[in-house]
Amino acid sequence: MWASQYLADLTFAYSAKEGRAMKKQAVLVSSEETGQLGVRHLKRFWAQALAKRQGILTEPAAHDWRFNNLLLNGLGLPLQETMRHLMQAAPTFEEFEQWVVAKNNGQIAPLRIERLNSVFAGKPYNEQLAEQLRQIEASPNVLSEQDLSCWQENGYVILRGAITKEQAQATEAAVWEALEMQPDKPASWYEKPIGQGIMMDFYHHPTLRANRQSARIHKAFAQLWGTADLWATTDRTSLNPPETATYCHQGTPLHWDMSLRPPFYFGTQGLIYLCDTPAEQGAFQCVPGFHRRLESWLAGLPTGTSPRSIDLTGLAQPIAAEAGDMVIWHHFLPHGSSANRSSYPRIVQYLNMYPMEFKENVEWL
Ligand SMILES: O=C(O)CCC(=O)C(=O)O
Repeated sequence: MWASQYLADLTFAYSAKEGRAMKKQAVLVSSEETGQLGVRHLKRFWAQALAKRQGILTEPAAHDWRFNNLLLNGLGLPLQETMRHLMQAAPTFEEFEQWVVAKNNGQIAPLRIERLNSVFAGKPYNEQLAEQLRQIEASPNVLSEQDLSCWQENGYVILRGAITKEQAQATEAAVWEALEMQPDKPASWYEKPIGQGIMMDFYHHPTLRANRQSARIHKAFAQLWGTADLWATTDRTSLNPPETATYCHQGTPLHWDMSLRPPFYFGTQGLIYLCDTPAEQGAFQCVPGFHRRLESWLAGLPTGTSPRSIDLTGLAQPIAAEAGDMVIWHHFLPHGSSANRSSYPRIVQYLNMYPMEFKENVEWL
C-alpha cells in the first residue's frame, strides 16, 4: 500500500463510515511537548495513535501529516512496524521512547534530533547541519548529463555504484541471515514465507542504516530534487526468488504508489540492487516515459474506467543493473518487480529521499 495513504488511514484521518460511529475530538498534546528524548511532536504522534487505538478519532492539525512523516523518517522508524507496535503493545510514552531508542541501536545522534526539532519549531538549522547540507550541495555531481537525459526521457535513472560492491554484499548477507535461509541452498528459499509476498520487514541492520546515509545516494537525489535538504525513508528490503513448478512470482504487478487523482506532484522512489540483477532475474520493471504522459493518458480514459485496472504489462521494461547500483524512478511511472526466471534470487533495499515541502494527494484514487 502507498505509505502516505497508510499513514493517513492508520493514524488520524477518519473514513466517513468510521466518522459516524466514532467520537471525534482534538488531540490535547501539542507538538511542543517532549519527554526524555527531547523530540518535539513525538508525544503528539504517540497520543494520536493511542487515541485511535481506543476508537477516539482525533482532529488532525494541518501540519500533522507532514510532521508524522518527517518524525518517522527522521527517527529511522518504519511506519508499519511503528504503528503495529503502538496498536499491539499500547506502550506508555516512556516505554515508547525506550522502544524508539532500541530501534536505533541504543542511541539517536543528537544532530538528528536537532534537525527534527528545527523543522517542528520552524527554526533554521544550526551551523553544523547547515554545513553538512552545503557540503552535499558543493560535492561533484554523481548523475552525468547522460543520466539526467535518461531521467528526462524515461523517468528513471541508474546510479552506478550507489554503494560499494562490498557494502552490497554485506547487506545481502544480512538479508540471508535475517531470513535464516542459505544462498547456496535453493530449497531453503521456499521453506517459509519471506514476509508479505517478496517484502521483508527488515529495517534496522547497520548495513541498511549505512546505505541510507550514503553521500553518493544523497547527492543523486539532491540533483533530482534541486536541493540537498532531503529526508531518507526507512523502507523495507525484498527477496524475489526464482519461479519454480510450485512457486509463482509474489511481487506486485505494475502499479502506482501515488493517488491517481489530480493534482499531481513530483515524487521519486528507489531501490538498491544488493546482488547482480540481469533482466530475467526478477528485475524492477517500469513503463519508460510514462511520467510525460500520465496526465493526458488519465484524461483520455473513457468515463468510469478505473485506471489501475488497465493492463500496461506489454509496455514495461525490466531494468537490469549490478550489485550496488540504485534505480531511482519518477513516481508517475507504473512499476513493479518482475517474475524471476533465473537461478538466483533478486535482493534489494528500498530507499527514497524527499524534501520537507513534499506534497502528496492523500485522497486516494
Ligand atoms: O521490487 C520492485 O522491483 C518494485 C518495487 C515496487 O513496486 C515499489 O516499491 O512500489
